[in-house]
Amino acid sequence: QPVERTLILVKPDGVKRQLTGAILARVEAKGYTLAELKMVNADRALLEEHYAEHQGKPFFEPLVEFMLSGPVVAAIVEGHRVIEGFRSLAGTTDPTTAAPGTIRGDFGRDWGLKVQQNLVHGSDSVESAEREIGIWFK
Ligand code: DAT
Ligand code: MG
Repeated sequence: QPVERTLILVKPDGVKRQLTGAILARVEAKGYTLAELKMVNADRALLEEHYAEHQGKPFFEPLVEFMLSGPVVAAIVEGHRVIEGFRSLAGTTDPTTAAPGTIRGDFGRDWGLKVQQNLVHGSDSVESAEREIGIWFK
């Protein structure tokens, strides 16, 4: 079976809170491989492409603004079933209720109705992983 790849982002809240190392340590501890890693100041065009599936939703603009608020760390991570595996490691979208033991569950919280401040992004399918890797690692 070919090794799967996913696109992981440490979002601006994770970088600002100095959790990049702790987050990447969990990815590596799970046994996944960091294949590429960089810090990026994303521009609006890149973020609108990344979050294209959410255009038109009420949280789209605040989400893009939040992602513009500081640098993000982008990684290509490899491993067997890493797409599912990282989503499981990250926890559910809302950090308030994400399970303890997950990245969002352990480090995240609701800082005043800001679900977007949930520390990490991980691709949700093979197709979105390849699409997102193409956006962040041109
Ligand atoms: P995920 O990041 O868990 O894949 P998603 O793809 O549905 O979640 O949404 C992308 C991001 O948008 C998510 O990380 C946080 C934000 N978001 C999603 N649903 C939201 C909502 N109902 N209110 C505010 N922000 C939301
Ligand atoms: Mg998503």
